[in-house]
Amino acid sequence: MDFIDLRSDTVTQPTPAMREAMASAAVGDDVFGEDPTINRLQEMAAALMGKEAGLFVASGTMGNLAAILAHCGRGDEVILGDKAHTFLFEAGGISALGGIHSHQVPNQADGSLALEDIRAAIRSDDPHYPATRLVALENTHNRCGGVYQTPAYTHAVGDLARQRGIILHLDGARIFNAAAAQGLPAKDLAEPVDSVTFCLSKGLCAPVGSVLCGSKDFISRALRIRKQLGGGMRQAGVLAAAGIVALETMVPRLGEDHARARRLAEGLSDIPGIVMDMGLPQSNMVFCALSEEVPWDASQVVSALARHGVRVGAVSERRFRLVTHYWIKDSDIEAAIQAFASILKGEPIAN
Ligand code: TLP
Repeated sequence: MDFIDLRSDTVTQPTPAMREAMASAAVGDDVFGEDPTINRLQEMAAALMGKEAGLFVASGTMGNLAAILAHCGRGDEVILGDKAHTFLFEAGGISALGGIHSHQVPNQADGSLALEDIRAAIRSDDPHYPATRLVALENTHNRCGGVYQTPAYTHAVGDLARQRGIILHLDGARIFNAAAAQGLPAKDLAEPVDSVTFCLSKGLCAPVGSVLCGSKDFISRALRIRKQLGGGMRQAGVLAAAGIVALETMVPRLGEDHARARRLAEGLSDIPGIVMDMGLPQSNMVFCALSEEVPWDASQVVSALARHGVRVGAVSERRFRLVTHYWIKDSDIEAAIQAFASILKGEPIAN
């Protein structure tokens, strides 16, 4: 059965153009720096982010980990949001592998970290404390509903970080969605940060990979760390080739996913039993919840939806996340809304 898969934009499959580019990619040993396709992708990525250099890595998780390990030493502290992907969903890698302490401050509903919270979290120079080394932001912010951060906000955090001698890293897994939502080039969102990682394998549809960007000096440190992490991938130009097609063809169309997410949210909000308590989507993610009177929990509804050929994620007992992407058509959106409506109207739910 062909599912309408709204669980994540990570489920996207490569396009025919990507598969063709992969089959004909020129490759070399990237650990020797000799893969021409990877080198080209890294240069393109650095230019798009307005940074000196880029490094192709296996995943968004590896990009954040290599960045934070390259910036911080053991016992250093990273300030990040309590809903940050790096804090919640990266298996504690920065502490497990880097001995790096995390200092969580509350993410505001708009995905930001309040400047006064960042200021208060910065440690004074006292041997009792870990040394504050880095602040990490996320744009778009996944668990805050796919909301975007503006250039003005990112600059304000950058100014604060610089005044206090702290590094600023951006988890820009979906920075192109954040840019599309604001009608800006992505480099406007990356300008104030020292390092940024973005994913090729989410809304951009490539099968594998992320690119970490920053100064030449930073990238040469991250390169050694990527090697330590086992991420030196040899003839991975076959993967980078899909990434190049992704940057060339997928970035300009992300607004279509955002429009479909909005239509999905509007359709779902008309269904009794569904509440859009995080508001309408700003990018390609729709979060919604079951209202109190609904007798089922989200996982039961997810199973019932699967019988309609619709896959969505249950992110808590009563909350769902639905993510639009290249492989989701207008008719899929309508079918997903219909499936929710018929289940919430009282269609029998099997456990
Ligand atoms: N996010 C995935 C899951 O891990 C939750 C998803 O389905 O959204 N930063 C952000 C903001 C992310 O959303 C993700 C993946 C990552 C980093 C990690 O990327 P990968 O999965 O490539 O390691």
